[in-house]
Amino acid sequence: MKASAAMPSLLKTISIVSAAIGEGAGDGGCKYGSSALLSSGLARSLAVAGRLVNAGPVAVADAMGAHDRLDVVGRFSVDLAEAVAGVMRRGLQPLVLGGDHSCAIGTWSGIAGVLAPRGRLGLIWVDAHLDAHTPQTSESNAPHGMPLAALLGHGSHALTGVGASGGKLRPSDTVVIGARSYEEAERRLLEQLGVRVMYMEEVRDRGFGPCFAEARAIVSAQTAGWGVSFDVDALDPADAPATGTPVAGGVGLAQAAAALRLCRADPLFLGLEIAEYNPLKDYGGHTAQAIHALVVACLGCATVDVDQGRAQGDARIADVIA
Ligand SMILES: [Mn+2]
Repeated sequence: MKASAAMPSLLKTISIVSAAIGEGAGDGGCKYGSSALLSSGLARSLAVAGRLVNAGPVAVADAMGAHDRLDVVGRFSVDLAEAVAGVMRRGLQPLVLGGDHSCAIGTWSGIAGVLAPRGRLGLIWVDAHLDAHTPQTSESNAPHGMPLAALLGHGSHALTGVGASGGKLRPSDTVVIGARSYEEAERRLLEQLGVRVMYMEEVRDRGFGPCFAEARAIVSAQTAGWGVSFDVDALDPADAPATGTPVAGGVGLAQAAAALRLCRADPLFLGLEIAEYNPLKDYGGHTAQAIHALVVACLGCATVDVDQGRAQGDARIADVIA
């Protein structure tokens, strides 16, 4: 049965897409993030939270015979975009598990392509970084610092030409939350384009919840649907230390999880991506637990705890993780 576009997302089956890439980062440990999260029982956590889940496609980066890292990421992005597009066409809700954050190019290029006949894609980019480098501005030339620029149509053709060529996101449909470590060239590009960036100072002043609610209003105003790309490094390292590039002074897990619950009831919410989880650094599994809490908050079925109040809801999330 083909699910209709208007079907509430909570009634859809979640398809977990593995984006096994670490080649876009300096430290490749994120390549194993998706398999580690699956091993830690993430599908079960979602099932306990009332959702139907299936094991979706697996895209694996392959550096064999590649010219350079941009070439590896470009080819991987084409594979991932096709995998995620297939999930969307089958009426399933994608949960993409990275992978370094270069996986966002494939994920959102694929989703934008399927959504295009109905309208534009909106995206909330939760991240300690701006990920808005191009090969011209990046000192490290690491592709995981480039995915947002690429999705906005700037940078190497290997990254901007995935699926249709050119930008997959309009600046007016894009919001970044939590940025606190970036280079001037990235800030300038996003400012010139007119992307709304809620830097960490603003998030600290206003709280993550109000920022996320405003971001949702922006990314859903002129689009046919919207999603969230959540870089684990947006969280404070105290809550989520096992990430490629931790930055002090981040978003608290409880605040982030409470805000992501907004996604549940929104029929225009398309899917979630989790990036930059490095299980090789996850001694004790604390970061995996944090990710379970985020994913369940975002995708869990509202009827499981809708009448329970936030404290009990959070206790249930803790139960799910345990
Ligand atoms: Mn990132």
